[in-house]
Amino acid sequence: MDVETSNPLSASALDESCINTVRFLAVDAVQKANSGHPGLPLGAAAMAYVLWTRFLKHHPANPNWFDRDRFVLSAGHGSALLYSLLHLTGYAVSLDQLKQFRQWGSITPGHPERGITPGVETTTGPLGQGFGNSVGLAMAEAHLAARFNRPDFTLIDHDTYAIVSDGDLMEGVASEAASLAGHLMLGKLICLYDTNHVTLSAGTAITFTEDTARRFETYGWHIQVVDNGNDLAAIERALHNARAEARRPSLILVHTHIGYGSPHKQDSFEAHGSPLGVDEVRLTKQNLGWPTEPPFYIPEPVRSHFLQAQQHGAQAEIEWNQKLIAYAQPYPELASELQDLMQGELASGWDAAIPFFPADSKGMATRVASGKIMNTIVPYLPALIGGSADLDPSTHTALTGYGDFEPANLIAGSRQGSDSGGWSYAGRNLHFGVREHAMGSIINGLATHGGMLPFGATFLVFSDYLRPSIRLAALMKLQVIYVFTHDSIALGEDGATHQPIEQLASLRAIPHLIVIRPADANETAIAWRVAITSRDRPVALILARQAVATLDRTQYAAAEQLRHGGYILAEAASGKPELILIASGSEVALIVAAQQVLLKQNIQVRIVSMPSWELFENQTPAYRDAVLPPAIGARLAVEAGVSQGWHRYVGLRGDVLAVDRFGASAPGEIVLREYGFTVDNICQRALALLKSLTSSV
Ligand SMILES: Cc1ncc(C[n+]2csc(CCOP(=O)(O)OP(=O)(O)O)c2C)c(N)n1
Repeated sequence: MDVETSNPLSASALDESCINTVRFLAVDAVQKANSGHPGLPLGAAAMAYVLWTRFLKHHPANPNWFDRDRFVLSAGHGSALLYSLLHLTGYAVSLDQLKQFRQWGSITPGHPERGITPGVETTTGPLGQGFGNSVGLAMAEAHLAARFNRPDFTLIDHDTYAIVSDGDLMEGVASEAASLAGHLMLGKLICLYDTNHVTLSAGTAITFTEDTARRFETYGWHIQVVDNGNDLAAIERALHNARAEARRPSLILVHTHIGYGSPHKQDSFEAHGSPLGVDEVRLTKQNLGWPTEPPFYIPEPVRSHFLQAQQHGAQAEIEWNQKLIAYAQPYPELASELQDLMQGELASGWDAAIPFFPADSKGMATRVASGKIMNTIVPYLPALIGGSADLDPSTHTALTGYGDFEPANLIAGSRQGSDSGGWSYAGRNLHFGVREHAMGSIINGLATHGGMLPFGATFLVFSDYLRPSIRLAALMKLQVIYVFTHDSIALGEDGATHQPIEQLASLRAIPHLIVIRPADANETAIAWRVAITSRDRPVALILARQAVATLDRTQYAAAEQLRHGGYILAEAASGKPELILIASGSEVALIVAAQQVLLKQNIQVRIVSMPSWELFENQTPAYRDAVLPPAIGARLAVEAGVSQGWHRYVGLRGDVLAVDRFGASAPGEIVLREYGFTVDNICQRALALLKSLTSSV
């Protein structure tokens, strides 16, 4: 017998019971933890219920099934709502885990975290990020569908749903991402906007009185309004309409009440972020006709109703797997490419075509070398996709001939800015426009989708604009690659506003992010190898605008050693160094020259290239001591950024030639000279250091 027909409750009573179960699992979890946000789950439970039981294509036993719909709770503070849904629909989130909400060692952290809880697609909590991620998820689907679907065969076909809140849509990143999503006509992106007119500290009347519907309409979104957030039929109709809308992303404004049902806290910011309190929980349950005891109550019919997701999900996945087999008949090559993408394995020999750059004193900017490298590896990396925030000609990140991600037929006539290969969702060049923050959030979404190896590019100074997304990429252990060019005061005439100073240090401060600032073209090639093979962490490549000499690797150590983060580029002539010069990126060329000059004065200098602190810290203490022997106290680090952190490597008695003030507008060589980045000055500082150490002995 069908579970549904054996259900003793009428459909509407069952619906209500299911929604109340979701509401009060969340409320009880928050109350037990004595911490959390009950207001959103109480108000948004109905829309979540309709979405999760009538639309969402997912398989709780296999949360990673490739063609599942993606769901993002962008308002991550409502995590108890998501955990309740995951538990009820049969994910590996036990009732006990709900009872352990926000506790040490539980899989139900305060805000949803990818990798900790099965079924959580992306880490949310910093408002607006989840919304940006959902745009990336929808772009991933559109891209894969364009690449793999054929007129007679639809294989990739899933929707991206998000629940977003007032706070999400106030954040700037949401505006950037929404503007791009509308332009890109991402018809399979559907956002339910929990419009409750209340935020953490107040009603929206004091901060947020714009006409959000019209705002999104002008972005090119399809807009619907549901007047009553508990009207299941209206929510269902709106979701059907949204699914039928192929060419515009959908925003469904659902009018709800924060803390719905709470006699004293509904519609008040007091329901937002504190437990209701034992008495108010009881009153709210009574008010909504729910048993006050036991807590975490799940009626049997409710349990079986939600658990149908398991059966439906299993069936959907089986059907899709059969489709995949059938697809391989007419399209064997595409099927095998898709398998590769889904498995995320790198093809052997993917890096074989990366050139070795011959020694050249005139050299090449590392950004230019990077562009060449990217274009040699892209044929072997079907997942590589990305772009810049309107800086392709400067960042050298175009994948030439790999098409531009745009809706086909969008603009009649000529279009500037093509990386060639055609305008369609199959394009691998993403054009983010001047939207760095959305870029960061979107590439996180691409990475969480699976089957994508995304990169994003801009000037290093503007890494600040996407820093919140970089932090989340690191927290989520996503493989995302940042190409940050114009990496120092040496960029010159654009001046202080464009010259990064503290950005290197601030990126190095982010746990789990690898920052690499290669010295020349061959180090850049190894840096790309590290980035592509670092499967569980983001990597930031920090590249110079200006040409840097390509070192003669027959005289100097192999660039391969970049993998160690820091390495002896050249030993002192005598083999007995009295001084160590350390540098990263374009400043390595300066210490190379300084070593020669100092040798003429009989100073024995070891030079160390230090492109990545994080990689260096991964080495054994013995290796690190071999590169920077504790016995040699005379150490000078040279880097065109703030000195912060360098004393870790030069010691308290060492010296750092750095930039601890803002830059200046002038030709790059002049700025460098005025800031002391000359071979002469390095030699003087080195001699002074040696002198001060000898005199202090
Ligand atoms: C970027 C960011 N800033 C601030 C916060 C702190 N915060 C958490 S929820 C919230 C208010 C959210 O209001 P709304 O989005 O309307 O959610 P609701 O009150 O409906 O639950 C704030 C300011 C945050 N999580 N992220």
